[in-house]
Amino acid sequence: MADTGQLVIVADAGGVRTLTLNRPQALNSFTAAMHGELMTALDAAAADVSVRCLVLTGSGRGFCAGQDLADPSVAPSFETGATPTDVGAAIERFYKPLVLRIRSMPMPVIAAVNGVAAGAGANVALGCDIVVAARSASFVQAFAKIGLVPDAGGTWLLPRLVGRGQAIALAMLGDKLPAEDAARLGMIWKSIDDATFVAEVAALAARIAAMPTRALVATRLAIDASQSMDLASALGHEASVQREMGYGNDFKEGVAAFLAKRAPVFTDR
Ligand code: T3D
Repeated sequence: MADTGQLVIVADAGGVRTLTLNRPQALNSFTAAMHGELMTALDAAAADVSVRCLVLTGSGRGFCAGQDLADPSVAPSFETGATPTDVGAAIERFYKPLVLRIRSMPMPVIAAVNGVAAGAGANVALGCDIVVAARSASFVQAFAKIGLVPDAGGTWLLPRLVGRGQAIALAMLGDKLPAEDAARLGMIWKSIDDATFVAEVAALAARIAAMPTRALVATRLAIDASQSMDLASALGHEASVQREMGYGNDFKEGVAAFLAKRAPVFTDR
């Protein structure tokens, strides 16, 4: 079915911006056009200081089924003698910048996985800062079933989230992992009853939007940086990041609010 209308819906509520992938007829799988709209929306959110928390979710019954396999620009060439499709080019052009963009957003990013997340759709979700999923949602490393390897950061993210043993089995078998099992394995933060999913995501996002954005982003960056450091280097890195945070207004405000027994108002970006 041809796409009509916006492929990424942008909505603001307080300091929370929600980006909703909107190709429900194909479980919000990625086309070049949806990639383009998503990157534009991410860049706009990054440039807008009023956005203090970003939520990525999907419309309809799915979160995102990865690459749209019916997209002629990425489908394999079926004719004998045809030049093979360069699948790596799609990864370099779309998925690598997308995951790096999410990982470098100047505000926390929540993946609100409302339904099935498959292939690159699963790994884009796992690349976000906090991943919550509706109880009925599931995660599928669908790649092996079509003769590919995990992409969109899957080979890096999965073993770090669940350990090598689980990562390899999930990637090789491509079984549907229900949200509750994903939470139990530590792949995501938690699963939430479908009935309260939207309200709980909104409450979580509002809570994060009221927190010290600059420190939360520095937390993500420091944790990511520590993955390639030894303990002594990580301790040194923490000291230098903490020095920067200590010079900020949010530190003063946080301590003042604590001592005055009032709610803090954080403003640093
Ligand atoms: O190629 C490159 O550029 C490289 C990039 C690769 C990145 C990747 O993401 S590779 C992995 C691509 N994704 C997949 O292989 C997942 C394919 N989808 C599925 O395995 C299943 O649809 C799901 C497990 C996600 C969900 O199953 P189910 O039973 O809940 O739904 P369904 O009936 O299979 O799908 C519903 C509709 O969505 C259906 O269309 P229809 O029959 O109602 O008209 C189905 O064809 C469509 N759909 C689902 N996934 C995709 C898709 N259409 C296009 N591309 C998809 N990836």
